[in-house]
Amino acid sequence: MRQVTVTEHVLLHQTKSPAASGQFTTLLYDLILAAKIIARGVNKAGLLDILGATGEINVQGEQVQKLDELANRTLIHRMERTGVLCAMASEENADLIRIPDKFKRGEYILIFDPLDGSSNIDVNINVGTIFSIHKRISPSDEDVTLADVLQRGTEQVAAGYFLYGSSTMLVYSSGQGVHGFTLDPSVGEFLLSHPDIRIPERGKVYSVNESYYHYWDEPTRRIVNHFKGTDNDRGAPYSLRYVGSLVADFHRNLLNGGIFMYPMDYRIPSKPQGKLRLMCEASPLAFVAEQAGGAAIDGNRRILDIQPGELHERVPLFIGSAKDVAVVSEMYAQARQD
Ligand code: AHM
Ligand code: MG
Repeated sequence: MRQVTVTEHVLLHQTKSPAASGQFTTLLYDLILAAKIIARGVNKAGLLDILGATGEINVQGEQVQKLDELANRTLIHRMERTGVLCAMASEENADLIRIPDKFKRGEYILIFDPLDGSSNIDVNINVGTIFSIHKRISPSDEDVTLADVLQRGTEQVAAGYFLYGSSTMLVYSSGQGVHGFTLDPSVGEFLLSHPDIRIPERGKVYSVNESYYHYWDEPTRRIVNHFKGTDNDRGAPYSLRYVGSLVADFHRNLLNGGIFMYPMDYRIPSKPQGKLRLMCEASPLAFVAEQAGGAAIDGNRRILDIQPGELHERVPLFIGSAKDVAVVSEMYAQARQD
């Protein structure tokens, strides 16, 4: 079978895509390189303690870094040099990351969660990098501002994730469907393995951290009870699957169907909130979900329509198969009327 590399695929689809530009191809190329370096680190994670005898310095004389720190530094280091970005934002950095004066700047903005689910690394469970790409809105001869970054999800030029699992995958969309590529380590290339991914209309899986049940409001409890009960459209309980790595949970549901939920909870009674970040987690995955025929809401609003107020804004998230997400929307709407 003829194998299509990710670069080839981007070039083939360039004419159709709003992301079409040489700059976009460069951006993706460098992002992929960063992800390959992170994947190498993730694969060696179990060895780092062994290799770094003191826990500080490894046999190459390098500082042993925590992997999420390594992922963040790798992305910033690689991507500030591409010449196509004017700013970045990372889950790990409080503020906007500006491109230093010594590097060329471009039109694009990259927002990322460098290593999502990083608490899972020590137990050898899948983690991932989530990314979102926007174009700046202010004139290119002016300083980039926070307003350039605080754009609605609908304005994303492209979004996706790398999943560091039993194999490393890239799943992304530039508004022309969702495509999955698997890294062939023998040649170091991402090859098209999942063209035009479509999420099933309805799934058989619900994914939620149910231990927060007592911190949820009544409508949320009813929604979760709906999926685990028998009085739903399946007429049977959905299976519960929760890895605790958003990328891994999302990826499984994207391919097989189902719904991932991280509702608002009252763990801090004075400040009920969701956990996941709108800009570097919810929005990029919402873009992918919708492009695959699925849906993503915060319970009430479409995730992609939410205007971010700040960089690290958190949001409740219900994402996955369209019909399953619609049930959530209807049940919350009903609860607001009662
Ligand atoms: P992180 O970005 O600090 O890794 O947190 C996000 C992760 C998600 O990957 C996952 O879905 C969620 O946190 C799990 O949270 P919880 O342990 O509360 O269920
Ligand atoms: Mg995360």
